[in-house]
Amino acid sequence: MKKETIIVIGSNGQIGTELVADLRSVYGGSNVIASDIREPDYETKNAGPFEFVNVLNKENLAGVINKYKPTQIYLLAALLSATGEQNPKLAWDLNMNGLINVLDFAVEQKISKIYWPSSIAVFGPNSPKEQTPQYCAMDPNTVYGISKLAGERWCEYYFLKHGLDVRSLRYPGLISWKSQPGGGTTDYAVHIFHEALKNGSYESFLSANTELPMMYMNDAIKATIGLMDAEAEKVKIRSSYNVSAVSFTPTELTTEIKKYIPDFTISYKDNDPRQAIADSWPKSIDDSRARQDWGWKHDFNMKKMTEDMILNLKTPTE
Ligand code: AKB
Repeated sequence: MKKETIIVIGSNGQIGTELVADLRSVYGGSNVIASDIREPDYETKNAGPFEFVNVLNKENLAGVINKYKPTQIYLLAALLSATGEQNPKLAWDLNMNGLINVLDFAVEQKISKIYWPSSIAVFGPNSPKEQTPQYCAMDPNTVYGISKLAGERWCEYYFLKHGLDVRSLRYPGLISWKSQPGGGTTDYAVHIFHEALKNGSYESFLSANTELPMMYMNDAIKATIGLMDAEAEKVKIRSSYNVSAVSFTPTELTTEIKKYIPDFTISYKDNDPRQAIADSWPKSIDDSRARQDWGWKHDFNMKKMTEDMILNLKTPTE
């Protein structure tokens, strides 16, 4: 078993729930410390240590870092695009000052690797929509996107000025069955599965032809651990890497779900504020740098993802 001590901050969220379990299987339960502002689920709590951490509380953060002396920190605590718009000041504070607190402790305590997620939300209305490149015009118009773009610059700055080994991915919308997303614009692509199985119908808050980049959680975890395991020389981009897997619209996803639930119906809500956010984001992402630099490769297309989601969300009695 590899020897590392890892703290995952924001471990109760959509990514954290699965990442902690996977890291524990690689590094051992007791070497991966889950941490969040809320109590975790029973399974996470029993499989290894848990600490209450508020990333904005420096004293609390210092106490946990001094207790475990981690070699790696994954900072996942954030407010996403939709909830960020409801509370812009809190989103900025959490997403920005949380990151800076962790980067400062990492330099001070000589923590060897830091992971911090960015998002396709760093792109904006003037970024190319199709195959959005790694480097292009970036004019995010959500507080979440602004904080992620600024965070990317801080990550590269700490790498260049302090030699901190900080790594990051620009996640697309993430689809998972073990945990629910919270407060994002891409959340419809998870809710649709739950509603299709429970009620046979779903009202989408995004319009029928809104195409967005998406990724199955298995691929997101593979990308995250793949980037963190890559040799430092291969990680040439220290702001954040574009990563991509699939792109689809609510209509296309509905067609795929109907193969398993033929009577499933979808309707569309008018005037949801998340539509404007989705319209400002790319439809597809060019992730050739991640593929070239450290060998990123996705496994799940829409068909495989839908099959796996339906299979896992179905109750055993069905
Ligand atoms: C959101 O919709 O806010 C997130 C993201 C794409 O970063 N899922």
